[in-house]
Amino acid sequence: MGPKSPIYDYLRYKKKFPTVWCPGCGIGTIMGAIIRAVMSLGYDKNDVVMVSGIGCSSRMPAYVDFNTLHTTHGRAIAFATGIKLAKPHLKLIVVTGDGDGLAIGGNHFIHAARRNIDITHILINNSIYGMTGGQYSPTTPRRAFAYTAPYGNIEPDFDVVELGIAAGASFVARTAVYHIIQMGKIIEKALKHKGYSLVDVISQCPVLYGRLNKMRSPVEMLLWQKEHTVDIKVAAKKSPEELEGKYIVGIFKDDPDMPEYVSEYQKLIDSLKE
Ligand SMILES: Cc1ncc(C[n+]2csc(CCOP(=O)(O)OP(=O)(O)O)c2C)c(N)n1
Repeated sequence: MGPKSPIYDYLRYKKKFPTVWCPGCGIGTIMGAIIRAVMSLGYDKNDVVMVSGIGCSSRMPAYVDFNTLHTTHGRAIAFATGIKLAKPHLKLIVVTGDGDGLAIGGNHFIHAARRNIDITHILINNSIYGMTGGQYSPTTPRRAFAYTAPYGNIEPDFDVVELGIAAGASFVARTAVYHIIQMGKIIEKALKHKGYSLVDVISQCPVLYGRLNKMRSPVEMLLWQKEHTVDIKVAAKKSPEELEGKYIVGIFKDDPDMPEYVSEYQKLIDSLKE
């Protein structure tokens, strides 16, 4: 794929490349999937806003040629909420890491999900704080190793999907970088969905997570994703024992009828004018 491919129209290729991401990192693959989803839905790139916090994943808005906002750690959803309320016609995509979205930004996440505001949240879940050097995060599996858990992590991890559903998000899905085709389809559906759409994308950080956890190469990490994910339809026929240690991928919730926050807000304003 050379610079003539249409994807380059959506990248700040000349100004910002090369990216900061390490070789074998999953974030670039996810960026490609988001751009292709936007292209196939035919959105005008001027109507798309990508908002991020701080972290490796949060560097994505530097490279994409949408309207972009690179904000403070954990606060992407708060900025995105403001933009969506001020300009409801814009399509808001929030990109966070697992630390950014679930630790410091966890409060914003659950409340945005509860309000069901029309934002698509792509949670790039590499099970680690990448940018700051490999501290364990809310999604680091129990007993996995991190630079701040040299004897193994003793904390249980969040199930992002269960958390999103419990908080009230109206579209909740999980996919993985390995499942690139599925990832593209899910992101497309999430973008089309009106309401808070959460996509938990299992990604690989070979440099900080993989090499401490017996996966020394990006290929080993991708094979791990292949072996540890089960499609939601297949999972329905399996026992809890068979699913132990596996991550179910697919769409868990897709409810178009839940009241969406910006529309509700507008209805309230209109009713007060009468
Ligand atoms: C208020 C604040 N606290 C802490 C930091 C330091 N910090 C920068 S990035 C980061 C974690 C990034 O991890 P994650 O969100 O999982 O994203 P990744 O880098 O793995 O993509 C932290 C703690 C910061 N920049 N600002």
